[in-house]
Amino acid sequence: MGHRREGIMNLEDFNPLSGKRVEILDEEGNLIGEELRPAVLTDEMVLELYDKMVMLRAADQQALTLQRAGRMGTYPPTLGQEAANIGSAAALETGDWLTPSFRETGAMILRGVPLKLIYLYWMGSEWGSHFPEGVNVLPICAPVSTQTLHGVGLAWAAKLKGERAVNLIYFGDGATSKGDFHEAMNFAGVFFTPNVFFCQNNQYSISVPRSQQTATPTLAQKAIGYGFPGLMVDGNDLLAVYAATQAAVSRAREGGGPILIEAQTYRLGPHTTADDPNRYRTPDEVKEREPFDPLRRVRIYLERKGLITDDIERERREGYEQMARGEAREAEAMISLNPDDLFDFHYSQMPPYLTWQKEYYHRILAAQREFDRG
Ligand SMILES: Cc1ncc(C[n+]2csc(CCOP(=O)(O)OP(=O)(O)O)c2C)c(N)n1
Repeated sequence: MGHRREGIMNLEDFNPLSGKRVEILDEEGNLIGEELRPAVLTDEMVLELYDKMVMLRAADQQALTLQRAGRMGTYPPTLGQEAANIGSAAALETGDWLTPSFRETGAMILRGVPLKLIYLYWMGSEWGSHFPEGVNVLPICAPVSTQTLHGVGLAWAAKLKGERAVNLIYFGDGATSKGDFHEAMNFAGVFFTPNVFFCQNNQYSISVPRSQQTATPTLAQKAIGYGFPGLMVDGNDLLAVYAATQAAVSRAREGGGPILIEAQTYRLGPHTTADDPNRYRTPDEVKEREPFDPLRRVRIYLERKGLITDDIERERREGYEQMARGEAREAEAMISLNPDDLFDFHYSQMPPYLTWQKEYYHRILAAQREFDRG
């Protein structure tokens, strides 16, 4: 085994203008940047994180099945972005905060959000955002980029209170074109907040390709304009994502201020279950990206080390598929069929116009029942 630096990689070595990016494991499972691998990232830990990626794929697949069967409204799959999800969230420590966008199923599970709540949210129930006490994860955020401001606010509050908590904020490449992103980055730079901005650059914002999102060659370099560093990482390389995020988190915790990580990945599936990607990209393009599948390379690496076999993986996968089916059933059992819920939780005292709407809705439902009875 080659030299392994005990400490943490030097992030300043990866100025995005130099074109360099953090890479440790190539797509054929070869270690090409072992000097960047932190000592804590042992093969056992790689196996553990790989297992979580397998779990995430099973959880995603179950969501697709639910949606196809009409049991879930919509769902944004993580397919192809498992390393970016798992490798980054694994770098957080107890007490840290995670601010998700909406394509972070794996990251959220890793930080303690029950899968059934994520399913419940996508089934249309806001109770899916009601996380257990002590889970430091903000709710899924559908309005693009608005969560970046929430994440900076939380980090600033932690700093003012003298806490050592870091806030990891997720967003997509499309989100970097929103004003919220720029306000959040500017505020973080000025107030030197303990934030890690984690961009899952999956090359598309629904149908808009990355090339039309910004005129800059990289997204990472946007940090320079706000006075703090940015860096690029191979977002399909679990080891690189973990190493870069761990270094960024520990830098922020030690008072080093904010940092932007651009994880370069690729969305292999549709934007959501409501999207047909064939309308804006060719199947050939996707085929070209399949060898870069983030699970494939780790699997090859672990197999060479004798740490995984087909049988072990099949058993683990089937276990996760069963777990996901169980979580889906539990989520469905939590759905409220009480129409009053639409009205009752907006205000502590219902304003007259809502009271009127609620009564009106009840009259419609009664009329419908009457009609159904014939
Ligand atoms: C403020 C706002 N505008 C538009 C939308 C519709 N919308 C949902 S996801 C999305 C694209 C987001 O792209 P990106 O930030 O790259 O993240 P990705 O979906 O690729 O993970 C858009 C435009 C929205 N949810 N919120």
